Amino acid sequence: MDLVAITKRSAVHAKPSGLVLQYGTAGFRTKAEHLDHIMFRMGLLAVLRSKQTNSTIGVMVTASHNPEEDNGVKLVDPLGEMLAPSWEEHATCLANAEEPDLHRVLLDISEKEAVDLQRDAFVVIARDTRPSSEKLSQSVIDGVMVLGGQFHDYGLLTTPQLHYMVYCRNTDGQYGKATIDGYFQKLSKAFVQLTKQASYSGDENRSVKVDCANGIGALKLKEMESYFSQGLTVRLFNDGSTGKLNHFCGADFVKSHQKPPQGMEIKSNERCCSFDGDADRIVYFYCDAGGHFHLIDGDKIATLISSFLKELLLEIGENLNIGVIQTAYANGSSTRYLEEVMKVPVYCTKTGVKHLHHKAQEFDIGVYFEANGHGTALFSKAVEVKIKQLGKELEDERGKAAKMLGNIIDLFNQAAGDAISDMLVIEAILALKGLTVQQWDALYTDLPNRQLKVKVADRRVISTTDAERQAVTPPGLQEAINDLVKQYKLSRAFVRPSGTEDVVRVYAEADSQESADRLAYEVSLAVF
Ligand code: NG1
Ligand code: ZN
Repeated sequence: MDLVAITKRSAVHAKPSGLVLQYGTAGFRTKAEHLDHIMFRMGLLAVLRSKQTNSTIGVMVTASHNPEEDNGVKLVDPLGEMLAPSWEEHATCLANAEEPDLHRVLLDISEKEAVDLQRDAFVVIARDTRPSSEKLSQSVIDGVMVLGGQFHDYGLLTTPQLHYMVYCRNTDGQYGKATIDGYFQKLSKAFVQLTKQASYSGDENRSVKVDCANGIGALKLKEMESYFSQGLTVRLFNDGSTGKLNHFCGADFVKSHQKPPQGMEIKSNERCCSFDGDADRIVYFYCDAGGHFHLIDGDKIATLISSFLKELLLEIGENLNIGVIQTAYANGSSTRYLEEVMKVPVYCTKTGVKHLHHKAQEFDIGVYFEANGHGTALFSKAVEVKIKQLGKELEDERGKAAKMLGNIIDLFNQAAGDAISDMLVIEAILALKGLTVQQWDALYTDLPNRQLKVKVADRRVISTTDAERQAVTPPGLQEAINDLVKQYKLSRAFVRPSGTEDVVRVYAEADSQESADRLAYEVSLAVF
């Protein structure tokens, strides 16, 4: 480690004194102007993590669904996963070290994690379309270079595309080619094979309208056009040519306001979806003939996908265990439908995709989605090999179903929830089953619900257990919530401190919108 060089470069990316930031659920996130030193230091940290794991590490510059003025950064671990928890702590220490302490912290991390500093390091970097992202990603590169790391800058990518690249690079290309062409080749091949099998549905001209949140999704969907000659027409809105990123549009806006995005013309019963700013979330929606808006969120996406997978497994005749992973925010109707009608086991984890992802890895097939539309499906290596082998060997109906499942496996991005890949999976399933968006929506009816944010002096006074569904502290809070919940029908409510914003989130659902609203409000009063 060349301490003199590090000191010199670090001075160029000086930390504003007194600024304290934490590596949260989605890495670091704040106003872009406060992030230069963080980017430089995450470049340093990525090199250490790469040396320690002897693998390629990813660094993504994005603030997802947050306003255009914000930015953020997160590291991607060797198998395309979120950074390991002990390294999140190192990231926070490194980010908050005052300039003179920087070496000591770097050496401390290296020692604690037994990093062999002589090893080579390789880091891949990508960014979203925010005006601040290009310069900030240069600061990451500066950090990588000063520690002698090699790097490849992918430039503009969606977050899940970077996760995919990291995964490919660390599995010797077995998962796919680590290029944007490799990504589109893999997805388009699987999608085209699937839609060929769907030709009997009679709907040759399938089309979907996409609200791209004025972000990277638009760019990548345009690039994707040349890979599909038929099968699906994707019409882009909020493509960034006029509107502002995530402003009155995108998956987060549509989900939290439960209304259509601006900048999109919607005819009745047309199938529409929204990506978020870095294209790792997707929600579907439509307006019915009476002009009523219908949201199809992550829970209903998980339901469609897991039902389809279960049906395919039945046809193939393989007894594989399939599980659906949700968080406390999953609508109660979805959980009931999955457990009671579909007879699929459902598990609840803490908020944040890393928790869902890890739980999903315990199954032969694990489908996970947050209600906000972030999710994917994971298939164990053994399942993938078996299914693809059956698809080659069998010529009958079972073989046909196995081929279909093999293509579905290839169509999912198993490194991370991916709006583009999820959209193609959903479009393929709807085509194969000949389902309209209304029929999909009608699987079950969401319980009316309300989410509120409460500003408190210190959100850490609230601690939770049972996958965040029960408050442990402050004393008396859970009892107060229980008493309120008892006063409503089909009701449920919980509070938890946000991992990405300085707020406490309140969630309530009940048999009517008025009751859900009232319950959420009453619970928010109990939080003070
Ligand atoms: P927090 O701020 O911890 O609630 C939010 C989302 C998560 C996840 C992360 C990361 C909700 C209620 N919470 O977390 O699901 O997506 O951001 O982006 O939607
Ligand atoms: Zn996102």
